[in-house]
Amino acid sequence: MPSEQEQLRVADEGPHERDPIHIALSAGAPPGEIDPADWGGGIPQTNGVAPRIRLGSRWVNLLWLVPLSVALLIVLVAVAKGLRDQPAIEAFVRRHPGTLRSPQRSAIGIPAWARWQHFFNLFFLMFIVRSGLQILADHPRLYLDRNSTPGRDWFRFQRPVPADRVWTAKEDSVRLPGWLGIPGLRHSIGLARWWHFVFDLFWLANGVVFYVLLFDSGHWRRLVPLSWEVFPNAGSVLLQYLSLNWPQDNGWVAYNGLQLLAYFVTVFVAAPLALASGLLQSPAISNRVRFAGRRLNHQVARTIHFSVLCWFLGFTFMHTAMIFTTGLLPNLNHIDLGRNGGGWGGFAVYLGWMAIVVIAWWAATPLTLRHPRLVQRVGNAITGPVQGLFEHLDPRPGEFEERDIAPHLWPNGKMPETEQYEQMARDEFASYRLRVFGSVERPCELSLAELRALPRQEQITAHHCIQGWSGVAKWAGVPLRDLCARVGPKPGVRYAVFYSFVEGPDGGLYYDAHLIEHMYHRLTILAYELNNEPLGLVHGAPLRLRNEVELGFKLVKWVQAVEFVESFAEIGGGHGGYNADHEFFGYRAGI
Ligand SMILES: Nc1nc2c(c(=O)[nH]1)N[C@H]1C(S)=C(S)[C@@H](COP(=O)(O)O)O[C@H]1N2
Ligand SMILES: [Mo]
Repeated sequence: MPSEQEQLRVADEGPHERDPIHIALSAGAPPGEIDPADWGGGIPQTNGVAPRIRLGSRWVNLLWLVPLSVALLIVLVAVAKGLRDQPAIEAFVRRHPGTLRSPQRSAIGIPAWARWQHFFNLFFLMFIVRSGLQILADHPRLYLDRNSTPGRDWFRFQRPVPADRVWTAKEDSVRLPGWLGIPGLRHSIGLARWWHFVFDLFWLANGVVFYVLLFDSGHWRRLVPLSWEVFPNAGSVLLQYLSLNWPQDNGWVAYNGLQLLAYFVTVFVAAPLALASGLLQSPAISNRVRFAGRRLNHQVARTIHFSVLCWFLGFTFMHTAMIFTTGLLPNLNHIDLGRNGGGWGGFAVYLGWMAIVVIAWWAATPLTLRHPRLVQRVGNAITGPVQGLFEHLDPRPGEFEERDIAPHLWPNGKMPETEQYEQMARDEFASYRLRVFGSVERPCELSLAELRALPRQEQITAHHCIQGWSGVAKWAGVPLRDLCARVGPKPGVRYAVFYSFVEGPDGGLYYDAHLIEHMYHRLTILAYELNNEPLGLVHGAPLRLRNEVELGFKLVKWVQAVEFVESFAEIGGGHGGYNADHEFFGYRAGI
């Protein structure tokens, strides 16, 4: 059903006729605020469960970690206290008091650039972490197996996958409180990603400047352990902390061994890993880099990405706790004023900075819900070109073998549960026609038999859903390049738009626009077979797109037509696809 707006728009256009398929689209989310009750086709705002991990066949609730770590800490303190009564241990502590030889004079103190960057880092990370959790909540499970097989997850904050019905990945998503996730709503990954990627870019830029200035200024000597002595010193510091008999530190001059290791890992291990494990979740990159597609597959990358998150959270917690407990005022004077000494000045600056953080924290979710289109536009302007870079990678290495095929592919989308579809399916789609039209020399309509008579291509490739799951399957179908040869796209054509005959969750046909270049990739096909069987209802019968550079949401199922166009501005809501119109996704989402 075309929406009211859509009908008005059609009426406005006056005499020139619109294609019926365009009329069957919808204009997308109405301008203005998001109504949580209508969001995502009115999916109820389901909560997850307490996070748990799988040990063998048992799932253990991670809330047990709270009492366990308190108990462990008590035991460790008792042990450390006992150890420090040993003369040999005290001799060790005297030999390795904690802080190594002071670095060169040039590396003493905290320069202004480091102070600013430290603040920006915190500010950007806040958005990255919150939107990252929102993205995680869109598929609240982690695996080490590329095939994201239900039951083989090692971590989840969702119930087990129901086995007695089709359970879509969208149904599996859970909400988060709006103060935690951005913007909290169930399946709001499209919006969360804008926050995540925009602040990723800012954070990366901040990081690059930091690396340059760090090495240029000589201050890297404060963060890079230059002798093996760092390990006994770190052990000694740990022991001193645990025995509640703390070392004398002077962070103004040099960090102690434990600090040095923690900072080094954060700056030179965790941060680069965050970037690499983020990038490896891109279908194009995963396909391009063969070892990545195999060993460091999407799910391993996602698990590493999550582990880095845990490191950053743990680090931030410990770091803050240490700042507060090892001399709050001098510590804050170091990092906020670049001054060594007492006084409340640093504390005042700290309060000011925290006020900015708190206000931004508080504003992010309401701003997103009130101005989702703005978030999408700004996000697209800032990150679209960067994400677009991945569109030019060659997906060709990304093929797998029979033994890699997933036992289960998560389904997604609203199923075609109409009488008309069932009738068509019963007749083995004898009445089905694929319509190819638009800016082409020879528009045509092809029956399934005619499509099967065209060159047939088989490929075993990995599907990467934006929500975070992946799975390998064997597809067979018509290469798009052969279809293009048959219809002849005119010069100037920039996109091929794929239309489903099935509606999306908010009504209006599901569709998506693809770069014309991708139609000539060797692995872009309209598939009519999945794992040696005719494609079934759930996965898109009779025809679904495979474009191995792109994320799953762009791979339209139940395809009824392909249109070649110069621009998609007049199609649907004009954003390049159903999810871009309705759920504020980016039409170019390389990752
Ligand atoms: N017509 C239509 N096609 C669609 C969707 C949809 O909702 N409607 N969902 C997309 C999404 S988000 C994904 S991940 C894949 C899922 O493909 P599968 O169900 O075959 O695994 O289909 C894509 N194609
Ligand atoms: Mo998806």
